[in-house]
Amino acid sequence: APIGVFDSGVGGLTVVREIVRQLPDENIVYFGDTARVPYGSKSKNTIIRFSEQIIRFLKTKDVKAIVIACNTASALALDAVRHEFDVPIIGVVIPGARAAVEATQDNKVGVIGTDATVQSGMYTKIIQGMNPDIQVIEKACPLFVPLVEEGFKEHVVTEEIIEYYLQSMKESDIDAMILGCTHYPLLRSKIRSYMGERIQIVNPAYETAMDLKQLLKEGNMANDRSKMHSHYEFYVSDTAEKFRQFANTVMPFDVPETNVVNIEEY
Ligand code: DGN
Repeated sequence: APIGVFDSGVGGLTVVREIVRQLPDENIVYFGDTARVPYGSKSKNTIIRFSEQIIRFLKTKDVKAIVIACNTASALALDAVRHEFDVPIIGVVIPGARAAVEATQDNKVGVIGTDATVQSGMYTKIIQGMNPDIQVIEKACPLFVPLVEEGFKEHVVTEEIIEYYLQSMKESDIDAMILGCTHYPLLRSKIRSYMGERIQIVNPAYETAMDLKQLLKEGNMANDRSKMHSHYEFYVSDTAEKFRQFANTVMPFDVPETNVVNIEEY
């Protein structure tokens, strides 16, 4: 049975990339909600409804576990959906938060994400639930998403916007920072060179793949190693071509044909 992974659009491919690296024997069914992106500016009820529809769709693919790759959906919908379905569901926020708790020496963590993620305060809640002495500074950086999607990763404009958003965080004395949005790992080197070497950067995508590995192991659900080729399927809710172009810049292999799904039917 495959792993189901979903996101508001293309960004969740940074999570797929980590799962492929760490769990090369697993099959993956990916759903990107390209018709309804962005989630970062939507309300909690809407994001829960979207997530429920996508989980119902993924369940038709007989997935053995589901990863909510989207930070926004993980922050706003995981609690609601986790007990609603009979399949294990993990998000990216808890693994990311845990890694930051382990990384900080000075008990001061920065979190960047979409407006919805930051307004939910979920990273702060989870981090302080693990260690109430940790101070958390959250900052929404909504322009990072379109910059990445338009291929502006290396553009000087991106450096200016990084400075605009992160100046106050740089002047604070955080020593760990969570890239709390699917797209931000693609700006990692630019963010790292602006913030400086002293700050440990946490990529929730990487941590989530580690958690998934653990979940499969504990549940005796991991695929055996004798399999030669893993199978990856990609579904989107709106025309697939732009998705595929972007996917091919993120994934280490040629992304196969994507399929368009009418997600409102689920
Ligand atoms: N995938 C979203 C997230 O990780 O929060 C970012 C894209 C969006 O919906 N704005």
